[in-house]
Amino acid sequence: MKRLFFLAAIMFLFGAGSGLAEGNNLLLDDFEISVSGGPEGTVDFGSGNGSTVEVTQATEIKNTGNQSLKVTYDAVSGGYIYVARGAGLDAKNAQWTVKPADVKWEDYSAISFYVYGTDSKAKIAFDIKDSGGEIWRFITDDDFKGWKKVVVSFDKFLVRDDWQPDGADKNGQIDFPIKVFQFEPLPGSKGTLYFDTVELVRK
Ligand SMILES: [Ca+2]
Ligand SMILES: [Ca+2]
Repeated sequence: MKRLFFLAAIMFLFGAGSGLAEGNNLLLDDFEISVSGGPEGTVDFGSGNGSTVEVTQATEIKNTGNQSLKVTYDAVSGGYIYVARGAGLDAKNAQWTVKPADVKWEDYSAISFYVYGTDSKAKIAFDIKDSGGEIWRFITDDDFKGWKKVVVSFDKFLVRDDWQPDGADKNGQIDFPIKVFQFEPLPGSKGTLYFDTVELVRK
């Protein structure tokens, strides 16, 4: 009995220690979902002006968990695509693993995600929407093959000057909590991309 208690105490200490360890990132989204679109959807996605997009879950190619988000698209000149997850979207069931308001944003300096590239030379926008409804953008290139971790410091996002939603505060600062992230393969490319493991990076 005494020995069991000792073991339990050691396990408790070990557990508490690893929980307090510095450098822990916070998982926002692992895409372990049954993908659907529309008002009841788990992903807010769509396209317009001639571009097309299909979004499904993939099990054959994934980074963490059992699935990734598979995006098959054709992005034409003048068209647009959006593939978004987060709070307050038209798709009611697109929430992250954590609620934006529950995150201690001051503890984090960056957001990261994994993308599976095919060296297609596509440009991929990664946008965030702040609590004032303002959209911020970072652009990365599909110039590699396989999984790659993309880390974006909050100060590397640029405010979108081509479009902002109605009601955006347009104050030129990122207001926390961030509520949404979205992927957009930019015009002039087509193919398939996979995304997985969106995290906040601890300071
Ligand atoms: Ca996953
Ligand atoms: Ca703002």
